[in-house]
Amino acid sequence: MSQPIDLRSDTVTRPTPAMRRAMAEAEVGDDFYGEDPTVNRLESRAAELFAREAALFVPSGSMGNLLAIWCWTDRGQEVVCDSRSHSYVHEMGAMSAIAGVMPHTVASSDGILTWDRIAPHVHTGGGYYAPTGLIELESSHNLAGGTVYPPEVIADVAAHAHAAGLKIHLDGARIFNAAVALGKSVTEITPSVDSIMFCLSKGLGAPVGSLLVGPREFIAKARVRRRILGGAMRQAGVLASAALVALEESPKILARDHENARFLAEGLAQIPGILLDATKVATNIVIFDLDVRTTAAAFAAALRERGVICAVFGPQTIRMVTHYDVDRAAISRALETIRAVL
Ligand code: TLP
Repeated sequence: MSQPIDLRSDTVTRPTPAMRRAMAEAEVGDDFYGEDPTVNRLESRAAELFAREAALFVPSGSMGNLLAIWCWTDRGQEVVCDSRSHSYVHEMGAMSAIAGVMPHTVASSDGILTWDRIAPHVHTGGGYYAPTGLIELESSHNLAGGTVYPPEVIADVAAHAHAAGLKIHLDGARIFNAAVALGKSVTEITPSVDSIMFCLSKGLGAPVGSLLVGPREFIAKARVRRRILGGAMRQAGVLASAALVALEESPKILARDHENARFLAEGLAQIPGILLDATKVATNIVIFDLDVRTTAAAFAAALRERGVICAVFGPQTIRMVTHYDVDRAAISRALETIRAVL
């Protein structure tokens, strides 16, 4: 059988030849002491790209989100976030286990929280309520199917949050996908949020790592707490060098992943037994439900046997993600296989 078509996630991308060369030649030092020149270069470049004061290289997106939540809040506070946000659904309860805060989830349509939806859930701490410590947004939104926040919604939420004395953290694991979908720069689409986490190891294709960007004092605090989590690395320049290549080169190719996702979604929507609104696919994530007498797990297992790998996201729900390791021909083959299996 030929190479499997792996649509589980864009995290499965392997480093490009240019990344591997950069890794082999990386100038390194001990990052614990701030002496890895490649990590320092990556952090400066990230801060510059997002027009923020400072940045911190972290091993994973989950650690970046946790550090942001931990550094912006006090124990016993609440974090207002979408009910399908990655921080709430997919990060092992870390915000409660480690930062000592409670998620206060809010339902949204398409993963987009407007201020109207957030406002009734903000508590100042009177009466029986735990005070709100932070608002967390996610763009592109993973579980909502790669949806993208309109920059004006972020700006509006930020203006209201700041007026109420609250900070906003943006889980921008796939913020470059969001920027490409909007045809704008990452700075233009993240107006006024206080911190942003973005991943290098997803559609951008670097093997490991994420960055947390924000004000200098906040990043200094996050750097100390990264040590508490055991996340201070040593000659991490080996990883940062690949990340620098990813940061400069990969955003240019994300549009192709989005076109492929749309092609996949349009093909899927025509297959009887699949429920999907292809017009909602804005980036590289396609989530659909099965309307047949099988489970998502059985469907995924049958596909895997035939060389197509997808993620099970619910009893009847499947996620497929396009990335640079799957081309249009592979997606056509995947569609044929899915049709045959169903
Ligand atoms: N998401 C992974 C899985 O955990 C679901 C994936 O395959 O999509 N924020 C968002 C929006 C994410 O999608 C992810 C990873 C993270 C944070 C965490 O990043 P990592 O995996 O580096 O900890």
